[in-house]
Amino acid sequence: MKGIFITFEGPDGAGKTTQIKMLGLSLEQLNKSVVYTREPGGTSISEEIRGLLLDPRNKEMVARTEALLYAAARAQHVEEVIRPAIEKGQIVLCDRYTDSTIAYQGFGRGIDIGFLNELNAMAVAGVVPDLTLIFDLDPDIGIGRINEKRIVAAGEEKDRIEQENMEFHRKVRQGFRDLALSEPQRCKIINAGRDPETIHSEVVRLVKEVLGL
Ligand code: Z5A
Repeated sequence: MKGIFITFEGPDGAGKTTQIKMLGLSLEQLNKSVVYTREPGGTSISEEIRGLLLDPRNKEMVARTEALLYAAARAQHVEEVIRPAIEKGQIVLCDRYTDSTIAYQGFGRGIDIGFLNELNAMAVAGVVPDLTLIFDLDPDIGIGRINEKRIVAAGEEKDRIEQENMEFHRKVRQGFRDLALSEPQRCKIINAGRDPETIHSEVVRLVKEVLGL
């Protein structure tokens, strides 16, 4: 039996990780086999690439290098983790995927979207999400949440992407909203400014529809 592939997208601090954990618990209570993974990352090679991408010391990284590294990490992740899990019939919950490349490197950095679509297609080799949940949040609130998280984590430094200016984060948010409008069948937009339990109820409803429950 083929599994289900669900991706979680949205601007920084939108609450994706929180919602993945909540959804995973609900699915496990229904005796579903769940795989949790993230991008960039999910395999040892991809986690090494993640280190390069998010290291705040790599200030000289140009936008094309960034786009190619995200794609390289993705290609490895798809073949080592995502495709095998789907083939085993598992439910894959992935924190970020191809839409982040369009929103951050396309809308945020200004790389040609047509080129990024081709790059994504090469990286995923046919592995497309069954459902993409886009958590929509004003970047002022999202970055505020990140700042708070870092303070709680005793002064931990923000990563290279989090350190971008607010204009960049606004373009990224708009990118996700445009994506949701252009692919309404796959992408569902979720108001991430509400309390976690209310958001979780909406997530469960959307996921049950895809699972036919
Ligand atoms: N990136 C890219 O540019 N291109 C690509 O192709 C890909 C990624 C795949 C990955 O960083 C970075 O890579 C990312 C995009 C870029 N940008 N940055 N940085 P990451 O994986 O480390 O970070 P992230 O995915 O952006 O996660 P995040 O910033 O930690 O946010 P989140 O997962 O969406 O949120 P969270 O951790 O669940 O919650 C953040 C805080 O808010 C936390 O303290 C929660 O307790 C709190 N929270 C959560 N939900 C709520 C609600 N509903 N109300 C109030 N507070 C809440």
